[in-house]
Amino acid sequence: MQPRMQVLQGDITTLEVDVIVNAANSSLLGGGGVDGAIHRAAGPALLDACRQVRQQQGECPPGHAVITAAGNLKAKAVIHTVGPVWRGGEENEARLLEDAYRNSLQLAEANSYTSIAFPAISTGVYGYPKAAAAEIAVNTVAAHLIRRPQLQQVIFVCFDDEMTKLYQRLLTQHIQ
Ligand code: AR6
Repeated sequence: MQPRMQVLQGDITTLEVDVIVNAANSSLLGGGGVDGAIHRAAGPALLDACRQVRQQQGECPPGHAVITAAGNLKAKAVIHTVGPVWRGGEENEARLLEDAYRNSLQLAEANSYTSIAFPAISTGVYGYPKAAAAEIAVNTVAAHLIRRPQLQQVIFVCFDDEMTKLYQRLLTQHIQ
């Protein structure tokens, strides 16, 4: 049986999973990094969908998540979550990063999806230390999956070698 948590190095926009998670900002209106890549690959329909969510719900605060259709992506939906900006570690960053992962997983389950791919939220422009962020990602997802059979596959998508190795090491410590 495949482990439910997996690591993959590459571009998250190419994955054929039910849900791709976007490391967005509170405006939900696009940006650089993985956010820019997802919007480019999905096409203008994604921005339209984000604008609609914004009109209905306002901005998306750090730790929260919203779901939209996925435009031209192979995924069925995009969950946009906002990670914390790293400000030294005393500003509730760890808690907000956990919330971003947990709320994304809950939203995927609430929409009956079974596979989801995460980028390493907050580890780019937002400056969260990579090792600490990877540990939070894996521990939060692992804790969430216990006794929840619906999500069959959670893929951590890494862009660079360093991040990939960090996740690989962490996943070997988890019996799935
Ligand atoms: N596939 C997978 N991972 C990627 C990709 C990709 N195509 N592109 C970048 N990464 P970042 P943040 C990795 O900066 O730190 C945006 O402007 C990257 O190497 O995208 O949460 C938003 O609009 C890094 O490890 O997100 C916000 O303003 C990780 O994705 C702000 O950046 C996250 O880097 C959010 O900052």
